[in-house]
Amino acid sequence: MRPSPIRPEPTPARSPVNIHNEWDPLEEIIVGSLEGMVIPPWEPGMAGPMYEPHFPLFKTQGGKPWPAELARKAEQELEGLVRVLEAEGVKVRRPAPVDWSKAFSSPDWKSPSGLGAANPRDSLLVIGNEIIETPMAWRSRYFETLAFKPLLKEYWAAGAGWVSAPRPQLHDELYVKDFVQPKQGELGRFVLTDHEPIFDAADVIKCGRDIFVGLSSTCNHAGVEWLRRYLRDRHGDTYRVHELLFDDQHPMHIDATFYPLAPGKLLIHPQRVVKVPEIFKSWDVFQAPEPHIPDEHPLYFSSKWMNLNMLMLDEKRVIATKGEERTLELLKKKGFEPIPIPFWNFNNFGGSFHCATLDIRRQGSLQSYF
Ligand code: DAV
Repeated sequence: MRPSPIRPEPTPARSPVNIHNEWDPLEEIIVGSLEGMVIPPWEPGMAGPMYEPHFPLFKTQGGKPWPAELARKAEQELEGLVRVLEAEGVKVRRPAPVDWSKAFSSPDWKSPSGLGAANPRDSLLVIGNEIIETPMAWRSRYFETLAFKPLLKEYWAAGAGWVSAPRPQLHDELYVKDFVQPKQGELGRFVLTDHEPIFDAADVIKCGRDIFVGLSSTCNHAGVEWLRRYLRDRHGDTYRVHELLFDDQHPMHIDATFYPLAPGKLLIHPQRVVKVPEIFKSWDVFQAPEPHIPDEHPLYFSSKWMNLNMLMLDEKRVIATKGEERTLELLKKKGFEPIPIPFWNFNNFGGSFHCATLDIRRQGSLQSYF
């Protein structure tokens, strides 16, 4: 990819980036791409969040392309999402192509390949008018934001904030050696140590001035503390960062576990959320129903609970998975207007609508909802 020159606005009028929550009316969004996505090579950080049946694939096929037919079906569904977003009046942006099959290294480690840009929610955290490149947990994802650099430069030139959290070293010391995954009810044990601040952007979910971060095998306490102090240094007492703990045996990202969908409406995973924070006491808190996704979907990176992972177009309209009838019914009962789109084939590649996208601009301003 050739670098393109940038011409920053000397005094930008209004940031093209504006995100305070998950539900204000959506104007612009990045949708990921499966182009060139490869099987990520095994590395120590995978022992926490990944599922054992897929370990041999990562250990033996890392750097190779995904089975073509599976990738083609997922790609079709992703293009279907783009069409629906555009038909709903949302401006859709896409990543630049990157050769993810190339090996790279730091002085301390080597990654035989990258992964891909299917899930822009993971590497970039948008808070207010600023985009933060996050210190991700996996070596194979170290250069993932390369796919978004042309967009990041464009948004910055037009007035958005753009910063990178401290680049992590990802030494062996960051990862618990011979990690054994926790059992149900065993909270707070992760593959990451607190060797340095680490979090993926998808470990964070926004609710105006309150920002919720789930500790996980891709987000350590030092990572939450870095975000808390960064926001305090930059914005004073504006934000409250809440650190949460869930009962999840493969903990990675908050957006299939704990999801404030609209003011006063919190969707939670029925088993993972053992305690809802006190501040939600006046909210309607409801559990996601069992997913319908058929077992033949290999779900290489996640659980089957992708039915929670939706995308709000505004406080009512929500993109949800076609075929997830119990979830669609629940959404209607709660006053939402679901727009069902097929996405089970995309789910194989790491997530659903929330993971596959990154909100860039919504109408609205910073509020407190508690
Ligand atoms: O299986 O609940 C979802 C990952 C979404 N980025 C899970 C993790």
